[in-house]
Amino acid sequence: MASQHIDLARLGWNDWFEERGKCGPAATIARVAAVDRDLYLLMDQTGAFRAKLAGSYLYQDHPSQGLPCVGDWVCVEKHPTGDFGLVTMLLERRTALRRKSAGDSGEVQMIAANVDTVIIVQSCHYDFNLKRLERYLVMVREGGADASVLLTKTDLVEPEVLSAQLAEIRAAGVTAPLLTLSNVTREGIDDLKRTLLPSKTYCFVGSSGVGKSTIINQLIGRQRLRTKGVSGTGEGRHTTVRRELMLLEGGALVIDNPGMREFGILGAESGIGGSFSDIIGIASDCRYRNCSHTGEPGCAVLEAVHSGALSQEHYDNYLKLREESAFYQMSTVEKRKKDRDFGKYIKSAKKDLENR
Ligand SMILES: Nc1nc2c(ncn2[C@@H]2O[C@H](COP(=O)(O)OP(=O)(O)OP(=O)(O)O)[C@@H](O)[C@H]2O)c(=O)[nH]1
Ligand SMILES: [Mg+2]
Ligand SMILES: [Zn+2]
Repeated sequence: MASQHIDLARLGWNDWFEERGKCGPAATIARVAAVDRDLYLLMDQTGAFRAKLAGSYLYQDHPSQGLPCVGDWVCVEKHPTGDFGLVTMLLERRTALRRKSAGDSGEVQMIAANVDTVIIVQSCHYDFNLKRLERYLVMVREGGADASVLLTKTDLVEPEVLSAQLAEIRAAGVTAPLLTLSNVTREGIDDLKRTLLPSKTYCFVGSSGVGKSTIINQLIGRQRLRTKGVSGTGEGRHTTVRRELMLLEGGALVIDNPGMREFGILGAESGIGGSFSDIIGIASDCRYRNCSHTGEPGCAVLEAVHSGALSQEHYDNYLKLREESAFYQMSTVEKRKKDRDFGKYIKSAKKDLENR
């Protein structure tokens, strides 16, 4: 192993990657800590720095992997000053946490790469749902990572309620490790801490408001991440807007995630996914992946309306429902916020890593 790689081990690099990950002579290896469209925050043995995709990246063949996402290992050509780089290549993923996009297009969206264990978080207070838990477990298994289940807000339910939920999970044949905690009483935090091993990557997923960011702040020991604010029960507010990879003092790497509303919008439990599945199916033919179906060139949905294949009324209803849905509003707010915050965030993340 080259000496560089020994240092990278702190960030999760290991023999599996060493055997497969080769960069050209001008490039070094780094890990993606955060992504904001075409801007990347990377970490390597020197700290954190920004990067963009190299022009050559776009011309290379990445059909199965696509663009780098949080947790990915990439080859990067660093500017001599060391604070900026160009990503030239994406290295092979050991695990890939993905979710399916809407419709039958089979398109998948990356959540995080090279995660060792996905911690599926549900609140035992209002959020507990065995079916949803099972869907998460399937998603994790398909991605090749391990799963563990974490029930939060144990301070808000009677002990009998909690033990009934645990029994229900076990009765369903779920064999993943089961943890419970309260961020208020701190009961269970130390148990969780003990399960987080150095150089391993853990990804927290679950609905908005279950306490993912609060947990990570507890693990870090300060208010690093924005949370809903204390004492609320925090149902569904989408406080976290960015996936990010952080290095804990104990050496474990953790990824915070925005609450996965997508599970709601794409799943059978959502009105949009159900009654408008025809539109979502057609939308998979739109030229742009993030098409709003309101005037973009190459929009398959508008084409279908014009040709009469899709009724105007049905289309109008779809727009109306979408406008009203928290998902749609959130995603625009999210984009605007991201623009504003990413610069600020990079600064603090850099400082954070360099202070280690
Ligand atoms: N009573 C109680 N409240 C908690 C607990 N954990 C978190 N909360 C509260 O729940 C709310 C949501 O917490 P967050 O950490 O922001 O939730 P999140 O899962 O990160 O949510 P998103 O970022 O929107 O996905 C906040 O008001 C927290 O203070 C807990 O164990 N018990
Ligand atoms: Mg959060
Ligand atoms: Zn469209």
